[in-house]
Amino acid sequence: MSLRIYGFWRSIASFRVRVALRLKGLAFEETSIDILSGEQFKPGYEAVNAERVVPTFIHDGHSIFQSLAIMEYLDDIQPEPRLLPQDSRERAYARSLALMTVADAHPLVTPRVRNHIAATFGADAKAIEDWGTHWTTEGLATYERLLARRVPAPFALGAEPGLADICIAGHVVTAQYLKLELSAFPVVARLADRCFAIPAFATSHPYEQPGYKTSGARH
Ligand SMILES: N[C@@H](CCC(=O)N[C@@H](CS)C(=O)NCC(=O)O)C(=O)O
Repeated sequence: MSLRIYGFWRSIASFRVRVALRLKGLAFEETSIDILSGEQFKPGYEAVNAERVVPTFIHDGHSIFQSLAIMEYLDDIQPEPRLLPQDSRERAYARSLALMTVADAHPLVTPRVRNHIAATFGADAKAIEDWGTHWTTEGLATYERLLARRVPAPFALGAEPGLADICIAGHVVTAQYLKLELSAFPVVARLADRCFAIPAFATSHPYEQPGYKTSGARH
């Protein structure tokens, strides 16, 4: 089986897919697409991913995009350990937690959005940082309210980490980029600590990727 992702060290969506692959023990290779310098817009990559974003996942030559779709596909081809529960209500809850960042918070802080508000509305670096801080904090607060209703035991849905934990951990990485204080979100912070104690999460962290070390830590 040949598995490859087109990703980028700083990409939270690429982080999600890396963690999912490693939790399942699937070996993969990663091709870096530098989304900060605009490599995603080059024709070669556009042919791989029409949306011009990372990640793209290639399984034996077959291409899949969108991190949530990729992670669910991984559950189909390698069911154990499961990322999504089998129970319908639990599965819906896991997807709901995941989508809070995948669909709602994370898209607002991607390079294309940051670049657009700068180019079209004149936002300077401080305004863009405030924008990112606002939406990332909103996401943290929502996760805190939800997780506090059902204290993680020890992960969001039970004994093992799954799709929801991967997505929440990625949201916490965005908070790290912005140097946000997590003390107001203790349940989220503890969940993230548990996740990053697991090698699949720790080795997938953006700051552990080869590209980070050669990047001069551009954010
Ligand atoms: N919903 C997509 C998000 C994809 C996405 O926006 N990826 C970012 C990196 S995390 C990207 O490639 N951005 C390029 C850009 O904004 O120009 C997923 O979860 O895969």
